[in-house]
Amino acid sequence: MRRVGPPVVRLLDDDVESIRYSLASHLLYSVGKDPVNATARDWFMAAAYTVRDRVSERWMPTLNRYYDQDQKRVYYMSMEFLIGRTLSNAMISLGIYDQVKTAIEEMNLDFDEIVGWEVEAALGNGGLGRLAACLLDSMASLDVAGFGYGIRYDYGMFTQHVEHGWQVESPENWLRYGNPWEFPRPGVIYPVRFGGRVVHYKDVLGQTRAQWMDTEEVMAMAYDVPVPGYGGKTVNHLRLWSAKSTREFDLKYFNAGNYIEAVRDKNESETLSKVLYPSDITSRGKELRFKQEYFFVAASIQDILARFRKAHSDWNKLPERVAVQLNDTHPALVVAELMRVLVDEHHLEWNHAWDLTRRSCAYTNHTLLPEALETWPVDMFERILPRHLEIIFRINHEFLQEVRHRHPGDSDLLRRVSLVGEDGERRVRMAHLAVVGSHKVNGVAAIHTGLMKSTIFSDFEHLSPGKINNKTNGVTPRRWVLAANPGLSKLITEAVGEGWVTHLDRLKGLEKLADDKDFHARFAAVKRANKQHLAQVIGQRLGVDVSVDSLFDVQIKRIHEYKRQLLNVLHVVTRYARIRANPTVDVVPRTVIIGGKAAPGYILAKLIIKLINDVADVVNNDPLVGDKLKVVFVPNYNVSTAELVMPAAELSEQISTAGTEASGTGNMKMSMNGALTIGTWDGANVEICEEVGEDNMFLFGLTAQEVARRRIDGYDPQIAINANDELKRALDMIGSGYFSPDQTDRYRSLVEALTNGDTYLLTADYPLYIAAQERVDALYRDPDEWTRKAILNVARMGKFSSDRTVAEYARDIWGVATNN
Ligand code: 26V
Repeated sequence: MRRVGPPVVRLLDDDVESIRYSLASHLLYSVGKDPVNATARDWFMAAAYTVRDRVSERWMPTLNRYYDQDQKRVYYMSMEFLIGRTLSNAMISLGIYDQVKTAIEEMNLDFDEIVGWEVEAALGNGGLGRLAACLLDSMASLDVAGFGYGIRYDYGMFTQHVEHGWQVESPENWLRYGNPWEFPRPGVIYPVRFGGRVVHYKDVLGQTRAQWMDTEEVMAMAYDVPVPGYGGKTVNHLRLWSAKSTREFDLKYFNAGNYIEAVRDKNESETLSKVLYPSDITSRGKELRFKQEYFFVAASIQDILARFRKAHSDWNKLPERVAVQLNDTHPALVVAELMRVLVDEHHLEWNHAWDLTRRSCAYTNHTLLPEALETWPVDMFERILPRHLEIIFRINHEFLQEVRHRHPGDSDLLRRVSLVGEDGERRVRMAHLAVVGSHKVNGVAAIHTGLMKSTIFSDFEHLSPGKINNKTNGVTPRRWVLAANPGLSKLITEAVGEGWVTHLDRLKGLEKLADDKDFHARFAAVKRANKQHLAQVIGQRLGVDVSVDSLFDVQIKRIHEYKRQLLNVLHVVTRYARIRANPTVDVVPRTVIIGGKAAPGYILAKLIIKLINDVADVVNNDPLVGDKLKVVFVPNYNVSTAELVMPAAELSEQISTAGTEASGTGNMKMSMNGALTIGTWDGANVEICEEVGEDNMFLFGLTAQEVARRRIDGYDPQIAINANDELKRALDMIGSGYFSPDQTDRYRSLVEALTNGDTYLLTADYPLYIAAQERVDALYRDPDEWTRKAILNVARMGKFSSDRTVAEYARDIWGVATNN
């Protein structure tokens, strides 16, 4: 029995004086410096510990509350958590921002400099990982007992440098100076097994059992990162696993064996949590990636079940007390692992275990792109996880049996829904495993969910109607408005009160100010100040002089063909050609800002980065152009850069080929910060349009249906190119080396990809995109109208708070209550 102890006493006060005391104490006792020789980084560490102490005081009571109330726990399983910096956000959540800032400034220190020393936690590639971080924030803010499980990569997302216009990657050793936000838990450590073989035998009762043996072992050690909710009532955590060698725990090995060998082995097993895979497009059967997936799944399941068993002996309670959310298929092995543990280790009957597993698990899909769908070769599976493969075969057998029973004679259907693909090399289809092993499957925007049902999962939609459902993404207004855009936040709070931070639909109250002259002026002044700040950073860091009077046109996201940064470039080149052809013409000045990383092996994406930089070089140095057009590639786009750029954006580029971007979340962040969207009928753009109104955005281009139709009919880009002189001219300029005089054929392959095939239909959408850009210019000439629409964008973005997203998951999938 657990003792019901005395209430946790809060030892620390939050006034400026107490915080100053904490800062000085931590500088001396935790960092080991005094104010005389402390660097700004030392002060950052002292500040982080000061805030962390206050987080911890709220964390332990949260965990006790959950335990005492036997709350259902939600486990968000994700290979990625793109957290960013923590200090300012934690200060805001706890309501101690002003006090900490004042305490620091009273010591004559530069607060922004200190905050700037934090190395961000970049344990993710892009949208999927950032969503995981926003959902954690919202779960804590809604008092949901939601915990993340992931991997503590030694090296997160690489740092991107631009050298001579090319992307160059370098590893980011983010833990080098220590991570003040994590608590190592050397006592929370589990073995994870690989390889070996399976022996089947009959036990004393005559039951057939499986024993997985002769395996190799790696240990998974926990590191906990607290996640404070807004208001500080609830502090949840993210538990990240780090791989440690078993040798360390096996002294015999060291004593008897070869010491040097032992240490070498140790290094090898520790590679499992060494590095984040930096490609979110191609899922090529990399063995290490597969092992990473099982590593974090196996550790998490042991941890989840250990916690469950502390409070319950009845396995039937599992789905009532535990919800496991699979963030894409990366943790889909949960299905097989949970079955293995329940059946092999706890001797539950197969059907019983299967019922519990399905009712506990749910799966979120984040992309329809075929190249991102995970499949693993059966051969490799068998070598690394032989027992899991057997279990998957049995799940498949019983599933197909049921399908056969319901649809006799439809062998094509069986082939299509099988968990094992048989065309060519046999492969396990992880998405099918996740769908069959879950009670709910969701997409991340309405259009995406619709396409899931009608394309990749249409058979499953027919087999289990209602299982597939939509949960449109959201973003946390704490980080993306309150922290990133204090100017706008102040304005909003003055207009509608403080409640918007947790009830974002209250932004609606701004609508009535959309025609208020005074509010216009203040809103426009905030945007201008944010632009000024960004312009200053661009000037300092990149040496490009951008005019604050120009329209800030922003496309920031991973570089992918389907996201069509190239279409943006075609517009830039078109604009440039127009200015060159008619230098005295009165144009709306533009600053086109593009940022994003390319997967290191994605040659074409890297070439697009080089092209953007080559075009920037020519355009920015052409005296005929001046302030009329500037192009800026922002290197190393990450969460911190996003926090700088989002508030300064006026035009948000969301121009993926319709049907390809599952949702997008940058689109939400920019609109919430008062940018107007130029975009296609794709992802969450469609729902943003439903909310803010088509008059307040610039939507253009083929619909997903039209795209599908063109692809079926066979699209010929040549026809579109020949019909449009400006498009032809832009392609000629790029293809002939106008922007690459040092190597005139550099972009021939890029242009050829567009002239033959044009998979993402840039040439089809080009004329409509250019026309939409002309509408942008026309509106920008009317600053009042522009500002009015920008205000309406902010006012109507309430739906896209991740609080709403979490509330929907809680209600429809997890079966837990939220506080709002
Ligand atoms: C796939 C793979 C393949 C193996 C190597 C590592 C790796 C990492 C990630 C992925 C899938 C990435 C899918 C993704 O990020 N989707 C994005 O999810 C966002 C949140 O739902 C959504 O807003 C974006 O539209 C969608 O592209």
